[in-house]
Amino acid sequence: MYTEILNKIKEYDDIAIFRHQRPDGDAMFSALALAQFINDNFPDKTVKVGGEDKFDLVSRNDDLSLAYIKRSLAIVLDTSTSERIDDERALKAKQLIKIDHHPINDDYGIINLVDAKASACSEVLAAMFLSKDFKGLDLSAKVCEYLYCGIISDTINFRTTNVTAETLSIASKLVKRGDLKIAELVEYIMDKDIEAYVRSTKIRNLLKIKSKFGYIILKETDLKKLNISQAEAKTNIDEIGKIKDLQIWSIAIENEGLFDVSVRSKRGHTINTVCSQYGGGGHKNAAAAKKLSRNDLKKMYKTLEKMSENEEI
Ligand SMILES: [Mn+2]
Repeated sequence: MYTEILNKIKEYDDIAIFRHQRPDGDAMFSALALAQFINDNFPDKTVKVGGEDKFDLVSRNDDLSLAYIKRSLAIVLDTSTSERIDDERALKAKQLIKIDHHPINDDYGIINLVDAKASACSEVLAAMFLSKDFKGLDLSAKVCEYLYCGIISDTINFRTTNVTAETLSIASKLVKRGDLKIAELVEYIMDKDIEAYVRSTKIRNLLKIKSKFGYIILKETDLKKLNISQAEAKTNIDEIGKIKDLQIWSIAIENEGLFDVSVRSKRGHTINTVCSQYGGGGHKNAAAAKKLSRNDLKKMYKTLEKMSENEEI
């Protein structure tokens, strides 16, 4: 499959890279890495990174005309379903390739490189760039850095349950190839400024615990009061994950009267099945569902509370 992807990249003069709505570090750094990789190796091609939503730390939102998209090869990163692409015009591309790590069967590309065992989309890309099929192509320090940043963003610096020996092996190769400064990159990705820290503290104070389930519900009025974006609010789920006593934890954020819910769990609790009952999905220990009514949210949280009481399997 790697060779097929490489051949497609070689075939097209114009390439459009997309990622999911409300991008996170994995989505944005994967897009930057792929764009850089193509630029480094095929300087005559035009590469644009699409998407309107911004990522706080670093963002790239190129202007893409419909005409450009229509003659392009689109490569969509870190996006499980076509509805989640941050620019629905991506589906109008001449051909489309999906590269992802979410365990969802929505093969919306002509080529679908999906590795559900990978910790991050950046890991999937790195495995491809490091493969023998890509031998002879340049893997620049900048590309290594972007991919490493993508991996540590999605794994919270290698903390999540989907980190494997393969993740570490790939990360190690990226560090060597790019001569990366590990501590500096961790600081760059993980550290908050003082204002964000203060907002985070206020959010943490809204934590409620029932049994071994912890949750924070942020209403629209809360977001306004705290002057915090939904995207930033969502990242606070990692803060709750540091509590030893909790087995399952969640943040629900109100958006036009409905709730977008992120859920995380310790190893033994499979929570994507619960999210999928509400039209969502994701990984075993990290999943989400969107646009829940207040009632559905209550029901979902009751289920999670009950699950959290069970011993880890
Ligand atoms: Mn990801």
